Amino acid sequence: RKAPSSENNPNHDICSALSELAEYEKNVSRNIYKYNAYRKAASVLASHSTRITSGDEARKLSGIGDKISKKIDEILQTGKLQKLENIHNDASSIAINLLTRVSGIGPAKARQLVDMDIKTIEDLHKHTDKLTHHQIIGLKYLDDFEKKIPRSEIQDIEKIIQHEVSNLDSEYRVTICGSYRRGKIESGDVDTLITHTSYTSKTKDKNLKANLLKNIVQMLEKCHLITETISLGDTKFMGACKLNDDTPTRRLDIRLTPHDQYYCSILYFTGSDLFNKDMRAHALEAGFTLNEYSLRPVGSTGVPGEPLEINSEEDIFDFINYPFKKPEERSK
Ligand code: DCP
Ligand code: MG
Ligand code: MN
Repeated sequence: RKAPSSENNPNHDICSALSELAEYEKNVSRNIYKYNAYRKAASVLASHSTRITSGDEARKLSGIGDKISKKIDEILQTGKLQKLENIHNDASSIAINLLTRVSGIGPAKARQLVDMDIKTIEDLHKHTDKLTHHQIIGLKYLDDFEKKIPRSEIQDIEKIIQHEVSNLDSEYRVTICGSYRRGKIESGDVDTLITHTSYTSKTKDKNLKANLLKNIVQMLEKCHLITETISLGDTKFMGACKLNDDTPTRRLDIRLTPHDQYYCSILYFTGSDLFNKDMRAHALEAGFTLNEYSLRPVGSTGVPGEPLEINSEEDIFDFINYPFKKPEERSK
């Protein structure tokens, strides 16, 4: 995962150190609390417009506490971080970080493999019997899946999906979400959200539910956009697509969502994940519970009520009294 820092960020070095520590906490220590703390700190610093000159100065920013500000002091005073130096020299940390680059290999699986002395990509190729279908695909396209997708390529993929889907049935609605919808110039994958006007959370028709997504996947295979399926359920497809001979194979996610849950799903699937976290926390403070399906008031008993009727993303922000943010403003 990329560091939330760019070339013109005056605190670039600190951000990448914190992002690397975040990865270490996620993959090696498996401490999600610390992972989120480091990511939050890195993202706060990435949008700070001036060079931080001391840990004390950093501590004044929200999301940066005592421990992280001490690390910032160490970087500023010595030009490096001993903790990171140690991680860079630790063989099992190196191996775990390497293996988790494969799509489908998470921190726990990576640890298991390393404990079996499977530590390199070469080792993985020799032990595909220990890998799931997802992990085998991840290994096959390791290089391709790490390449960022230019916005223009996603625009072309979007056109094909829109075209094929509308040929199938004009009552489908398609929205490409994720970092693409947030306006990023490049993305890690293609996050596609689909609904159909006759499919709601009350739909009982099992056949309709079972085929709405499968028909789309079949169509996109037929036109050679989809090249691999990692998994396919009634509401979720994970796989890969390839636009043409000159483009790499790309990760493609498709989700089918009931029409009445479309806006909560769009909001969720647009992210970023940190933005979702903040917004959900705000919703709870305002007395609501928000997830990818619905927004529900939480009564004094703590039991969530019926889902509120939502007809736009703005509705969700309005209900919880949160200032509306355009997708482009949700990348923090
Ligand atoms: N999401 C989330 N929490 C997670 C994972 C995902 O809220 N743990 C939501 C927000 C993300 C969206 O799903 O924006 C899509 O997930 P991706 O992993 O594809 O992330 P992005 O599209 O934001 O970034 P990338 O360009 O790396 O794909
Ligand atoms: Mg994405
Ligand atoms: Mn995705």
